[in-house]
Amino acid sequence: MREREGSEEEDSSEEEDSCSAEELVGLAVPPSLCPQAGHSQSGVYELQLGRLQVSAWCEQQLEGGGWTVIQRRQDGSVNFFTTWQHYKVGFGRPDGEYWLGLEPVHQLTSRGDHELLVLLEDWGGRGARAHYDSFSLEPESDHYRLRLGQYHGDAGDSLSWHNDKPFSTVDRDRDSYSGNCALYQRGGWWYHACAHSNLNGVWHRGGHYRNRYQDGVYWAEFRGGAYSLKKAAMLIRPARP
Ligand SMILES: [Ca+2]
Repeated sequence: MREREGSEEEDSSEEEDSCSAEELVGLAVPPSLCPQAGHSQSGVYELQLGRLQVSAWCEQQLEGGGWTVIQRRQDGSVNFFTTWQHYKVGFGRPDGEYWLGLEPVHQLTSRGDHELLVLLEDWGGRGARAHYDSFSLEPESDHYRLRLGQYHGDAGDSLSWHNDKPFSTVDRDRDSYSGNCALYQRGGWWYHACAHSNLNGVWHRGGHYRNRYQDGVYWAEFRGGAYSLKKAAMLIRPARP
């Protein structure tokens, strides 16, 4: 499992085999960012964010590398219908489906400007991208409110509608709808009333699904709200000047 807050003594043995990158050898303190482009492998790295230590997937082969994957869906192996506390600290496995955690993402994005890349794939193998030239989360006291920059891409913009919205989970309803969006859509997200996207919904095999609620892994401007995507990932990296 991934390491949580402030227990540096416990994690070293557990994480040893996932930390094989040469860059880490001999360093007393793990880096606070994924390695910069070019000379490192994609994989699981330990990052030290102040007192917080997390394991994250660093993606080095894409557009120059240096990306931290903060969310990934690909096989339905992890339950994303979970509580505020789990969304805060993170869950799943960084080499599979996972959510890095609202607090680590807040910590990362409060250390300088970041960009966000959303990678999507449908069940026919068609890919699409949504890129936002800035991305950050406010602190927990502001419910990890989403701050998003300009959209570019070919997926369609299904996240700007959620800009400036607080994060909601089934047990922390901060959405602007009379009901509980996270309950109906079965995952935490920056709900409005309710959503143009929810990449944390139920991973329905095959794409189209029939359900009382719109609870799939969806990006409405790409394949519509009633289509559950096969793959989704959210990646961030420091913005280039
Ligand atoms: Ca509500």
